[in-house]
Amino acid sequence: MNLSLENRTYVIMGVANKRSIAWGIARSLSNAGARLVFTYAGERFEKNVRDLAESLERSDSLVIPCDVTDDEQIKEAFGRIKEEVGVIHGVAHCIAFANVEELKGEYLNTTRDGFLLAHNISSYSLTAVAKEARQLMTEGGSIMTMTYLGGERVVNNYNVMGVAKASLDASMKYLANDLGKDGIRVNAISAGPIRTLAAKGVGDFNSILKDIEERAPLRRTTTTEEVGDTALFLMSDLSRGLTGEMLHIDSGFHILG
Ligand code: KAL
Repeated sequence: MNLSLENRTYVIMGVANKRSIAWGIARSLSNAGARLVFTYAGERFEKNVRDLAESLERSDSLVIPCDVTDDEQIKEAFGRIKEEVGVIHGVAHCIAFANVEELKGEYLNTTRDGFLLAHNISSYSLTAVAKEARQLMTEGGSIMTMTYLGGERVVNNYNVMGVAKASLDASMKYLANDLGKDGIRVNAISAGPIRTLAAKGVGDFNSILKDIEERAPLRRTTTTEEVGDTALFLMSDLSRGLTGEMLHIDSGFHILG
């Protein structure tokens, strides 16, 4: 039993640029010998993702569009993956979205549309993707998603995204229960704050990072490499007994009161 992912294929959803957590995951899996399939949402990110995929040592990555708000696109994307690679061994779901104006001030002001949008993209998409991925995971495997502490307790400004993460966390567990009989494990990584595109424009992000450097048990902020290497563990057989679990890769910040 080892960490090698030779002869395995993984779908990575949610690379926006080189700072993306999804890209940290891609590098760790690729270094372990995996073949990768990247999905992106919207033409805006296509070139970034293609350029990044080409920078990997293996030249057989697949890059395909997949807007997770559209069931047809999810079906089409996994249909193409089936045609081109056949069996897959895992999916890294690294997708979230909420309207920027609802990520500050009082949660109370969340609109119905904003609530549904955040839950649609950030939570329901995992279920929709798992349903299609299951059909290609005939040898079993591992599905993982990204969550954040703001789904477990109140974190200022996280607001509707926190409520969506709570829903995502519960979905992860129900999916783990459904898919266990097919040898498919479902887990989540709860990462500490990282300066990604999603974090851009967040007013006091510097002070959030500074607080972690000062107070987290490891006294440093989380890196995409740390998340990537945990994803490698989750995708490998070393984690074969682990499902329905949330792993906090956050320098231990979550244990503080
Ligand atoms: C308490 C924290 C501070 C930040 C508050 C909310 C962060 C929410 C994350 C969410 C994914 C951000 C967005 O959806 C931003 C979106 O409205 C505008 N940005 C975009 O459209 C860019 C271009 C694309 C790439 O972004 C998306 N999402 O598609 C939370 C911090 C401390 C930790 C973080 C950043 C957690 C997290 O969930 O990312």
